[in-house]
Amino acid sequence: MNKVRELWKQGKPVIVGWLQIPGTFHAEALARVGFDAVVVDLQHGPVDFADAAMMMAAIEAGGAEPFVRPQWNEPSSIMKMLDTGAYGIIAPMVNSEAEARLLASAVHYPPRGYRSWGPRRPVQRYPSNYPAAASDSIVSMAMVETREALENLDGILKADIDAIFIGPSDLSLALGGGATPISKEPKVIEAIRSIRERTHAAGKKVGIFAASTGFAREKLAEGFDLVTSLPDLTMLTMAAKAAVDEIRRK
Ligand code: 3PY
Ligand code: MG
Repeated sequence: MNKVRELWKQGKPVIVGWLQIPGTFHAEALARVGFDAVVVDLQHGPVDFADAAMMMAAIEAGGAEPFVRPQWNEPSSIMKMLDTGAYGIIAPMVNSEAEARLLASAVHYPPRGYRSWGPRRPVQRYPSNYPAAASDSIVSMAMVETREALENLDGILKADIDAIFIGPSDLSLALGGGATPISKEPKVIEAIRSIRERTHAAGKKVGIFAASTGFAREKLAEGFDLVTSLPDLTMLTMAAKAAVDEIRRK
């Protein structure tokens, strides 16, 4: 149905790639290196909807599940992405039970939600049974990354969504730890631990954005169900800098 769901059913963690540069070549290439899913990020960076549509096809061709982070937790754009072949939605800034229900309503057809019918690409993958397969083929993740979301987590967890995804930079910013994805601020570290524990206690999965491979490994060891690798531009510049430095080395 969805590789990410299958891995979770087997109790295995999920590693996802993260794309902020528009284009299909690198999207397909990253999908082929072993990521379980690759996220196209429309919130931060220059990717627009037409880019994302092509990138999702390239990711699927490369063998990973295409996920998207839409620009906002907004039903019409979420439904359009699902119709275009997104099999995971990571909705930013979900701050309340009502906002989490908005996400849930956008990903499920009636009676579970109010998604409108028009699945142009998914019916090609599920030709005979898409109405029944839709909910199980999609992974819905609400981003918890504000003080308000932290306070309202119990309500957010009541919504018909699969998982929570922590945005550590915004969370750190909100809790006074500065705009860093790997905060040393005890309040932030404690919030991340508490979100993981409360989400698992509610029977849902929890993922986190990881800005280093070390942070990703640490979070998997703590029990997170999904971690990211570095965004494409970060990986490219790190590899390029290492190459330039190595060539210049005296
Ligand atoms: C955050 O860390 O706030 C994120 O949204 C990760 O992309
Ligand atoms: Mg964020």
